[in-house]
Amino acid sequence: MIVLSTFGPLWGVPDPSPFVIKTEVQLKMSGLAYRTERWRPTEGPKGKVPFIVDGPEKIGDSVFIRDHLQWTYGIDLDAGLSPRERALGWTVERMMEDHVYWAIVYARWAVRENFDKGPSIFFAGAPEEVREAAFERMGQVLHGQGFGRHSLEEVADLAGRSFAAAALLLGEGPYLAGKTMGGADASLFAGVAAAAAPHFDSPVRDAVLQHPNLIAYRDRMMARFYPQMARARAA
Ligand SMILES: N[C@@H](CCC(=O)N[C@@H](CS)C(=O)NCC(=O)O)C(=O)O
Repeated sequence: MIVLSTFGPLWGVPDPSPFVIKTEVQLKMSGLAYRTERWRPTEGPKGKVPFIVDGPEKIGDSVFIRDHLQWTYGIDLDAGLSPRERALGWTVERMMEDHVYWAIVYARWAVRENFDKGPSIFFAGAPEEVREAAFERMGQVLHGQGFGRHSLEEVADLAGRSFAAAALLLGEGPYLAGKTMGGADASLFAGVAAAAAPHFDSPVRDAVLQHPNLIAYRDRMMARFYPQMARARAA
């Protein structure tokens, strides 16, 4: 059986990593049997999560995991989509994962109060210097990526443009490509859910909350793929 690395539900979302949420949703879409295990990113082939173990193979990176599902099990998550809809899916996926993702990272890791009540728990029990080093290391990563050179408000402004584009493309959906769900829906759902995570106050969260159709989509996808969490959130 396929085993997926996860951190487990946290901060009001199915996983702190949007990439893990994406891959788990894609596994659910595929209908293949899988289970989850808590592994550290360093245990994966790319030093990041998600990764899967499938028999003798260990595959890292959500895109290559999806390829593995396609090549090994014949699962095409975009079945029924036109070439244009597939291209739109890839475009939105890249926007969510290579743009919006970094705004989420910024809001969680570079805003002191959010770091203290959020990611710092990954270093619970470690000496304070270790937590501080992690805070500073992420600051350097964000500086290299580029968002670290901007204020939080500027980052939220940039992310807000991506949310507005996603909201426009989604419309009333129900899915990104209209009536038919595609693989990129996992990515859009994961990014919206992560940005809207109730645990963190930030202008990035405010920016996604401005789009009721994205939030309704998040709720529909949550009810479909994580019904238990959706019920708990509604309670
Ligand atoms: N391109 C990768 C990105 C995965 C990723 O960035 N994972 C983060 C968690 S959200 C991670 O494992 N970071 C650990 C690190 O960079 O050390 C994918 O699509 O799977």
